[in-house]
Amino acid sequence: MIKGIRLIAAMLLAGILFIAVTGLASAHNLYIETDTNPEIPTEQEVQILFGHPNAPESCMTVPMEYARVYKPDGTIVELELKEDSGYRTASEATYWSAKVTLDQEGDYVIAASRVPIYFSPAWHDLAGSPELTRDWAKVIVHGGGEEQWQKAVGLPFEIVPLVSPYGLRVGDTFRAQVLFNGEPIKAEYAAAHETESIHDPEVAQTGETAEDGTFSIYISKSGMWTVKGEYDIEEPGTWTATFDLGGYFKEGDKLDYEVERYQTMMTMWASSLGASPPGPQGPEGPPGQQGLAGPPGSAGGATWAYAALGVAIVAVLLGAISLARERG
Ligand SMILES: [Cu+2]
Repeated sequence: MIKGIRLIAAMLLAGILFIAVTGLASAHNLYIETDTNPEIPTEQEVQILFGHPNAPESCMTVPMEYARVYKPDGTIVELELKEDSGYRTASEATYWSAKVTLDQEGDYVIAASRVPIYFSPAWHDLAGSPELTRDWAKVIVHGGGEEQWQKAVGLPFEIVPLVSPYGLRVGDTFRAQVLFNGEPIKAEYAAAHETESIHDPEVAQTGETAEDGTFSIYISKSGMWTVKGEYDIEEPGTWTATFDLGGYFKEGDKLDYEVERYQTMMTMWASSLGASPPGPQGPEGPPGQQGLAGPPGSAGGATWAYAALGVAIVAVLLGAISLARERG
């Protein structure tokens, strides 16, 4: 009996530590944060993150394919990435940062892509086929002048807005279309406010797009929103690892997968009614409007983390008690 409890406690603890350490890397998303309504000309910081804003401790740097800015006049500038740490409340979180020069009037698209990565659900004792995951991210920055937010920049998998992504206010409906190699495609979509988990069907807005790739998101809160498109192709293949990933694979390993998973994410900010969009480092909207945004700190990820911590503590206590009893 006591041995049983101790075993269960140990397994629980191991499971929690495992998830905390590995962060279920495949379920993470690549996304970009920056000020989307700057005064031009300026040089500003761009953060390229892999993880989730509602669980900042989940963010980690992963090998990148590129990060670039598409300027209003059509020129493309590659960004120089630097590893940084400390994101939101998490000092341990790492991410890529870059400086971007905004010296023209008009709309900029900052986009990034990470190196494809193999993922096996079996690593986490989950059901499902091994997959090769590819991610793109983009953010549209409005530098005054002519609006060009509706223009696709040609990412292999891209979300293209159908309404302005930088003038959003609480109560608006954001509409967009997903393009796969430039063509509209029926895909899955999901969207979540920065305080909410995009994986949690209770709070995230999820579904299938229409045949032409269009979908709508209701903007219920002010602040940052991530909007994701996801598309699976059932096509087995073999991936030769281009880097080491912890204990999972080493550079040069040949890994067979069943599915190619494409993910693309766009970040945008909504302001409270009557306020100008704050941007990531900008001021909050007027306090009188915050009621619309729901209670602060109702973060699904944080709640989950506290629950996990609670279970971990109980597991440790149970383990200690059973060990003490056995010895006594
Ligand atoms: Cu994740």
